[in-house]
Amino acid sequence: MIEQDFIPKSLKNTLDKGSFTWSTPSNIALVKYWGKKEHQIPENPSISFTLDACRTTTTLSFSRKDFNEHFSFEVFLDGKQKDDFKLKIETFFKHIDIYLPFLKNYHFKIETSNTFPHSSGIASSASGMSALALCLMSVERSSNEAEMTDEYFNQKASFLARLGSGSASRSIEGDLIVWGKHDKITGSSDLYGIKYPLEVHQNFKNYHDTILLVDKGEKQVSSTVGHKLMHGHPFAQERFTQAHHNLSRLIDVFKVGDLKTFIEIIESEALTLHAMMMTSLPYFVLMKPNTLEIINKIWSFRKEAGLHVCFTLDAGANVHVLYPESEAEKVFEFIQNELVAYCQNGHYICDRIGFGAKQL
Ligand code: 2P0
Repeated sequence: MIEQDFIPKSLKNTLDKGSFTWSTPSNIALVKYWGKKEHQIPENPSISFTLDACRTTTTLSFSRKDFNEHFSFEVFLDGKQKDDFKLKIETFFKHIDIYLPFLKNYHFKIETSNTFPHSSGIASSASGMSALALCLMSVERSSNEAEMTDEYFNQKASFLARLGSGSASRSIEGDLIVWGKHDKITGSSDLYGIKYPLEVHQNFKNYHDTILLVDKGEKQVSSTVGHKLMHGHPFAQERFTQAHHNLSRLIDVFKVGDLKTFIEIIESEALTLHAMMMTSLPYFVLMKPNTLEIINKIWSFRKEAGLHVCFTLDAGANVHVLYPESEAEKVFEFIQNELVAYCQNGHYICDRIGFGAKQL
């Protein structure tokens, strides 16, 4: 598929009004996306676990209006008008207008809510943008139903979501999603996420992710700025090559169920992501003292208990603690006894690998 394939040839029977609701999950990258080219093309492929509990639910209501040059929409978060989201959505609409030529024919009401607490430091852009993209795809499909396959629907939803926020392209399906072209993964694309098509060992089914909320404050540096700082970064090319290599290594890890190598790759990816931030110009640090306390506790516990618990980090101070289903009881006891003390107000979220978006 190329960009032009997502421009509809004709839209028949467009509805006068209606509404669609989608619930979509967040995701956590195992190999990280950090650095992009124009039009949200990633500098390297990434792979993520789709989450289950951390979700956004969005209802998009639409009613026909006279066509003019402006987008017409209002946005509500948890029932309250949210004008500070408007700029991001206006920009999103501008980027996707060519692929959804009906946008200027409607007034939209976007009502959204998250299962995770507002400003918990969990990025809502992945689940938020994917939910909106899916609602818009439902509008397109309603006028074109007979001709649209589920495969095309999901691919285009991911393609549109990507134009809103890169990581959102990985929040349409589950349970393991690859976004970005990789030599050894057939069908992988810079334009949209795909379900990981190769063999995955039972060890990686039902994987757990307990998210420790270390710092719920606003980040000092946004991801969008962080991505830009990879332009001219002294280690950028090495990093992009490393991401390809780590994804190649994961193919074998997933196939044989090698938890030890999985841990090595995943923790190295997390620390490399933050190393890129610390070696940007200007440099910045998103980890907090408690992030490091938790990492050190995980390392000691893993050594003592011989269990396969590891961590990954997003672009923030929170820690995602990853562990297999077979060790869940013992690891969760450790988390409660030793790690929750480092969370802000003792807050954490029990999540696990999930299977993607649902229409409600
Ligand atoms: C990821 N992150 O792979 C990486 C790792 C955060 C750390 O993608 O500018 O919100 O909207 O494309 O997707 C966060 O960046 O950035 C991100 P934009 P996005 O999940």
